[in-house]
Formats: sequence, C-alpha cells, structure tokens
Amino acid sequence: MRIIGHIDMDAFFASIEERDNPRLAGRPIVVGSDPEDGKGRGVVSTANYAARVYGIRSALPISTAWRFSEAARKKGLPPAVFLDVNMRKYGEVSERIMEIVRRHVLPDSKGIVLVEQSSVDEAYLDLSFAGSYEEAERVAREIKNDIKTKEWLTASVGIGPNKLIAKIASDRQKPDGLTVVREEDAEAFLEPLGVRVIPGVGPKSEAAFMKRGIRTVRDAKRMTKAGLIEMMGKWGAELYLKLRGRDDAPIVLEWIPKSIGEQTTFNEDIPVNRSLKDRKALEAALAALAKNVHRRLLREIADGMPFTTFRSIGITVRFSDFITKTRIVTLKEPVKASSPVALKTIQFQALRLFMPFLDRRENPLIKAIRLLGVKVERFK
Ligand code: TTP
Ligand code: MG
Repeated sequence: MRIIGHIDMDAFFASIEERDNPRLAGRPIVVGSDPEDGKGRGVVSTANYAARVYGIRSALPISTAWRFSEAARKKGLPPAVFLDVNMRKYGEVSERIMEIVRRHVLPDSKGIVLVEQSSVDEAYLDLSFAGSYEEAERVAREIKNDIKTKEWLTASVGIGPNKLIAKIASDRQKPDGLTVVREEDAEAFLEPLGVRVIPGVGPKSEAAFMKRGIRTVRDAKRMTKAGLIEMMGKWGAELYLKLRGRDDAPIVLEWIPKSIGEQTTFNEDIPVNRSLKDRKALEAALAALAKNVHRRLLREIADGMPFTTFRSIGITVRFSDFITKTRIVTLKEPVKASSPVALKTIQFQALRLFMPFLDRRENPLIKAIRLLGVKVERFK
C-alpha cells in the first residue's frame, strides 16, 4: 500500500523570527521588504497567523500590509512588527528540519530514503514502510514532535495515498495540523473543496470554471475528460484524474528547480516614453538581472544540479497599475550554461522580449514600469 506524507512548516520565516525574538511572542509579525512607513515598494514574504488576522499574507505589497497594520493600530489592536528577510538563517533551519524528517523515514529496499524537499519549508515523504495509516500517523506525530522539541517550530502534515492528496491535506488544519485521508476517502475529501486546491488550477482556470458555474471539485467532476481537454489543453486529462484524487507522481529525490529567475522592483516606476535615460536604465536593469540569473545557474550546476543546459528565457514586466505580463521564448537548441555565449543569449533574448513593452505593441497605454524579472527554464 502506498502512503505518502507532505510536511509544510507553519508561517515559516515569521515563526523563526518569533522564536528567535522572544519579545515578539504573540505579536503580529510580517517578514518582507522594508515598509518605509508605508512608502516601501516591495512585498510581504510571509506573515504569522496573528498578522494574517489583519489580512496580511505572502506576496501582498508591503505598503498594503503597512496600511492594514495601521488600521489595526487605530482600532487599538497591536500593530505588526516588520522584519527583514534573513534568508541565510531560514536556509539553515530548513536544512536541519529536512534532516529531522529524513531520520524518521525508513530506507527502501535499495537503501534509499524517499524524502523529496519541494521548497524551503516543504517535503514529501514516502511512508509506505509504515504499512498502515495508523502507523504512518504515528510516524508523522513523531516528526512533528521532534521538530517542536529540537527547533521550537510547528509543522502541518498531510497523509494520503499520493502526493496530491498529501499536499492538499497538509494545508487543511494549519497551524500544527495533522490530516489523514485514506485512499477510500480521497474523493469525498476533495469534493467540497474549491477547484483552486488542485495544484495547477490557478486564478485563470478558476475563472474559466466559474463561467461554467463550477466552483467546487464536485462541480468540476461533471465535466467529461474531453470537455476538460477542450478547456485546458493536454493538461485537462491529468486534471480529470486529479479531480478524482488520483495521482501517480513519484517522490523525486533530486529536486531540480524548474526555473531560475530574479526580479527587481524599481524605487520609482520608470516611464517608457520620457527620456533615453529611462530606457537605458530599464535595459541596464534587464542586463543586470540576466547576469544574476546566469551566475545563479552556474552556481546550481557547480553545486551538483544534474543539468547543464537551458532552452527557454522569460521575462516578467509589471506595470505601475500592478498588471503583470510574462513572455517566454524557447530556442531551437539548448544552450550550455558554461558556454561563452550563454550570458549574451539570456541578455539578448530578454531584451528582445522586452522591446515591445517600450511602445504600443505590448504597452498600448504606455504605462510606466514598476518591476522587471528575468528567468531561464527548460533545463536538461
Ligand atoms: P509557505 O509554506 O507558502 O508559507 P508559510 O510557511 O509562511 O505559511 P503557511 O503556514 O501557510 O505554510 O512558504 C514558505 C516560506 O516561503 C514563507 O515563510 C516565506 C516564503 N515565501 C515568500 O517569500 N514569498 C511567497 O510569496 C510565499 C508564498 C512564500
Ligand atoms: Mg509553510
């Protein structure tokens, strides 16, 4: 019997800060870029649960988070504490947690510990060795306890027949949750949930479902496989199975990033039609981002990532009104990251994708630009 667990740390960056600054215990905490008294232009990385009560969450503009905190303060509630991101520290904690998790997972017949780290604070673990859901639940409790006593942090765990169900289950009873969904209960577990719980169903697919009067997984199951394929393309076939709780994705030992990207928010929005200087600044920012992306790619490869080439280059453009566009190009041939032309290729392609945003082709209202990003993908 296959039993898969998914562990996800609660309010990860914020919980670490709360732990390390006892004076902050119980206060709303926001980890992210500098709010600059409400004028800051970055975003929230995460907020603890006390700050989430104010509506503050990951990816919210930090200025909005500041406003929410001020509104709370005016009501006599404690304002949020804003803290910088200390990525090095969170990375170290993450490594120790993954070590704890691995210690509780029995190696398979080939001696391999089936734990897949899937982000800084998440991992999938193969609990099939436990032999039963009761026993898997016991292992999960031990892991949670171990993390609590060794790192003073809480985690939420989901257990299910596959990665899909485990992942959705880990999110159901946050924080400090443990949710077990047996194979025979998987369909009933999913049915009342909104379609967005299925990984891969984003805001656009959700809107497309809404148009058809579909809100929950139960509603979506009314659609035939052919209907889903017509609506979503090839992915519809996979979605058809996921809506029924079925998923056979394996635990992947070596987690290979799907893309490497960097983005930057400008201190002020940069207009595209004011001066040559602005254009030069935008192009320079793009070139610098490409350089950082290339450097990170080389570092990943040096660190043992099992790929050496990339094939796609993408950009992100966010306008002053927050409308965000992405464009991507896939080259005929993969480019070796270590090739002397690799950096030039990223820079050239990023610029080529970006040029139409400087005029009406991609920017009909000639809006100013708030953020630029560059990424590479399609590694092999
Ligand atoms: P999440 O697991 O998505 O969030 P979380 O751990 O803060 O909260 P939850 O209890 O809901 O799991 O992300 C893990 C960390 O990754 C998070 O602490 C901060 C970082 N992060 C960002 O920097 N930006 C983001 O947009 C998101 C979603 C996360
Ligand atoms: Mg988390």
